[in-house]
Amino acid sequence: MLSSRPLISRSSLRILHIPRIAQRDNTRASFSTFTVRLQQNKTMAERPTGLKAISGIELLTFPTPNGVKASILLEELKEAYGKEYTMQAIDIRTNVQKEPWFTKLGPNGRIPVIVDHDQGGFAVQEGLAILSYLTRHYDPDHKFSFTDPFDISRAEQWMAWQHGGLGPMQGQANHFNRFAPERIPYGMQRYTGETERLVGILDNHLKDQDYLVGNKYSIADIASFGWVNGLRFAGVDIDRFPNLKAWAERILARPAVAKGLAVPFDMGLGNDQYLKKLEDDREFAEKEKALAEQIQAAKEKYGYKYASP
Ligand SMILES: N[C@@H](CCC(=O)N[C@@H](CS)C(=O)NCC(=O)O)C(=O)O
Repeated sequence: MLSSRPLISRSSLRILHIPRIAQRDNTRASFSTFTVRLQQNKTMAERPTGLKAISGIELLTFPTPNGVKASILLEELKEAYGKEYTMQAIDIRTNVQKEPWFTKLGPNGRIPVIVDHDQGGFAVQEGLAILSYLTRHYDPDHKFSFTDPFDISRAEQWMAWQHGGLGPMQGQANHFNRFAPERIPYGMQRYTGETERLVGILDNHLKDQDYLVGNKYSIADIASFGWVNGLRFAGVDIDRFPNLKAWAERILARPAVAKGLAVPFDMGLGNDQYLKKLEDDREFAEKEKALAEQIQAAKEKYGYKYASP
């Protein structure tokens, strides 16, 4: 039963690099405050055992920074073109994504995956490939994509950058700051610092433009947004990156983005939600302060200096 499991601990957010191992008490306490929302979620009640749609796009997902890439774009396509989709919640804490029916569709055994029932059940894994596939087939007016080959390349570059850089590094920052069985100062400062370096690059790129490519909201922005929205949770102060913060607020203001973040439910780890939690929950605020001090001490121990690029 879902209610017997702690939120976010163990495999719940593997992209946040949460191992299925016992955690230190203080890390568990930090996360327990987030548990209620997940535990109340009803969409997790049934364990999927296969595909359920027979037409249109079927999305297999969980509300992580990678998962929301697909759900945000699908919500945008729904709003822009009336394109409906079917969704199945894949509870990654219970390894549904490792089951044979799932790995047949997404061999990497990770979410998100989409299946296009209107194209003979063609399956797509990996965020970049999903964003590209969906816009190539279902964004005829290029509202979220490009026609100019150089802009197409620019968008690909930012999406590849997110896949190879921001996602993995921020995921490791989460892991070393929060979920590793022991606090390893070198890892903490290494991955938090690398995340800062990467978001510094976004911040710099956004100093003269509202969006990453062609000054137009697109799949290039969607690819990184989920991660940027979770920066505070990863131990990075987004206030230090004003252009990036303004970009994230701009994107968050879009109704389809708010909807996409809540597919299949709202994890409650966004930057604003994190700040609200600090205000509302004194115990949480104390734990977070202690964590921030540990990260700072780790940086000092290894002489970390912010530099970007
Ligand atoms: N590069 C992939 C990463 C996908 C990924 O790591 N997904 C995580 C959740 S955000 C996952 O499914 N974790 C479960 C697991 O590792 O088994 C993408 O961008 O789609």
